[in-house]
Amino acid sequence: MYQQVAWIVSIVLIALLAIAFFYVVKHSGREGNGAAVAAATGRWRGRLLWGVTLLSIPVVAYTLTELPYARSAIANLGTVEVQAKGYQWYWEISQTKLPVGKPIEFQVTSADVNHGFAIYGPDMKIVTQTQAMPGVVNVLRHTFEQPGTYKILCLEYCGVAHHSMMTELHVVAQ
Ligand SMILES: [Cu+2]
Repeated sequence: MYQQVAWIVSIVLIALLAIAFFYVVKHSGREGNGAAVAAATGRWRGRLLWGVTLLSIPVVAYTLTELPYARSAIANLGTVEVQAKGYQWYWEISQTKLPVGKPIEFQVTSADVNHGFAIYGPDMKIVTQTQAMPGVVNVLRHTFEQPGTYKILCLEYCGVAHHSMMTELHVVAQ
């Protein structure tokens, strides 16, 4: 929807620019009183400058209210936020029952060493992955298209019980 608005605004502005361009081309060969023409265009330029300046104030104010854009887009889409933290040697996941077809934002970090946060589908094929790092929150966005039991495995060797870092996500239809 926003893309369509941006598209229409662009087309209108391009059309105005084209009209101005053709106007200048059409009137360029004319002779006239140089001083009078300069005074007239000066007046118009001044008005145009003030018009654009005044118009830009509400436009800028309105568009700034959506900042930061990524965050407001997430809120509009009803994104589900999930905190995931890796430990030697288990995962702490804030929510393991997730809706199908809704954008999920995993905020992935680690309590100790580097881990790999990998999501595998019911067929045990990898779906998506990121690093789980101490002191850093990596954002991983994914929309599950199929319900089922997904697995989270560690993809980074992190110590003797690395292989036991496995937990399940249950993706369900709403
Ligand atoms: Cu590991």
